[in-house]
Amino acid sequence: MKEFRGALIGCGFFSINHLHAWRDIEGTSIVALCDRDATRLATVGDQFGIARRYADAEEMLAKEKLDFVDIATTVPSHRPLVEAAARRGVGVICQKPFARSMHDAKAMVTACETAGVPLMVHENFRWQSAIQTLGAIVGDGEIGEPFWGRVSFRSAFDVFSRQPYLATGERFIIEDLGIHILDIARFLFGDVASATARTRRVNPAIRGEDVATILLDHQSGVTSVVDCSYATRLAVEPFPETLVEIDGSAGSLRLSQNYRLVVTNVNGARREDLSPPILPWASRPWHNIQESVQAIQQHWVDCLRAGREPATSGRDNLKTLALVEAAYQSAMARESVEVGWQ
Ligand code: NAD
Ligand code: 89V
Repeated sequence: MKEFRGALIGCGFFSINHLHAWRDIEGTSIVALCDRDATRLATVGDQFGIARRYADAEEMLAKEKLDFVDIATTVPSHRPLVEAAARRGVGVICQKPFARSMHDAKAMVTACETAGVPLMVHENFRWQSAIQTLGAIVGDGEIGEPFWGRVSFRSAFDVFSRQPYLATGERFIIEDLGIHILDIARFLFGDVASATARTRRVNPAIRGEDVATILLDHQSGVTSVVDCSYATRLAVEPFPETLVEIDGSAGSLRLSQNYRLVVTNVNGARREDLSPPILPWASRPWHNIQESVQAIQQHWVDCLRAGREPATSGRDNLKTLALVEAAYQSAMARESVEVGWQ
C-alpha cells in the first residue's frame, strides 16, 4: 500500500485537530510543517514530533517530496498557497472558508484542474456522523420525498477567545459558521436556486453579523430554513451541535439537542441516540467536530487511493460559497437572490 506524504501549512488553533487525526489515519504521514510564526511552528512541531519545519511554504514545496499539502491557515492566504501547491503538482486540502470571493475560488479550482491535482475543501460539518446518518435516512426513503427542512445552529458559546479574528471581520456568522450549515442543507436537500436572508449584529463587541436567517429554494423543490446565531443563550448550551428538522411525504425526522433523533412514519416513531464517539484525543464539546475532521481526512485518503473526486471537492464547494455570497447579497438588498456558481 502506497504511503502518502503530506505537509501541513498553518500551525494554529484548529491545526491540532488535523494533526491528531492524521496520526490515526493509516497509509499517510505528515512529514513537514510550515508556519510563518516561529513559536507556533516550534510548539506544534515538538508536540507531534515533526522535525522538518519551514517558515515559507514555497521553500517547503521546493525541498520536500509531497503527495499533498493540508492548508489550515485563515482565508487571506488560501489562494497563493493553493496556487503554489498546484504549480508544484501537489494535491491540496484547503480549510474553509475556501475564498473571500467566487473569483478567487474559481481561480483555485482552475489552477488545480489545469495542474491535474486533486483539491478538497475541509468542509467537515457534513462529515459529522449524525449528519451522515440523516443523509442515509433521507436517501433510503424512510420519510418519503422531503418537502421542507430546517438546519439550525444557535448558541452563545464564546468562539472569540480561541478564534479572535472572528470578532474583527466585516463578515462573521454566515462566512464562518453559516457556510457549514448551508453546506449541510445542500448535502440533505440538493443544490439551491435562490436565497432570501436577514442578518443582525446583537453583540456590540464584534464587527460582523452574529445572527442570520436564510430561506432556501432548492432545485429539488424543497424549501429549507438555515438559521444561525451566536447571540442565543439557552438553558443547556448546545455548541457545536447542528439541529435538523425534515418533513417528507411519508414521515418526518427531528435531530434535537444532545443528538436525539426521532424518525416518524407510518410504522410509528423510532428513536435513536446519534451521539458521536469521543476519539482518544478529543474533548467535549468539540468532539463532534473533531470526529468529522478524522472522517473528512480519511475520505481524502480514500479518494486519493481510488483516484476519485472528494464529495467536498473544490468544485463542489463553489456551490456552497455561492450560497454564502447570495445570502450576504440578499441581506443587503432585502430581496431574494438567484444563486449562481458557473
Ligand atoms: P489561526 O490564526 O489560529 O492559525 C492560522 C495559522 O496559519 C497561524 O499560525 C499563522 O501564522 C499561519 N499562517 C497564515 N498564513 C500563512 C502562510 N502564508 N504561510 C504559513 N503560515 C501561515 O487560525 P485557526 O483558528 O486555526 O483557523 C484556521 C482556518 O481553519 C480558518 O480558515 C478557519 O476558518 C478554519 N477553521 C475551521 C474549523 C472547522 O470546523 N472546519 C474550525 C476552526 C477553524
Ligand atoms: O468552523 C469554524 O471555523 C469555527 C467553529 C466550528 C467554531 O464555528 O469557527
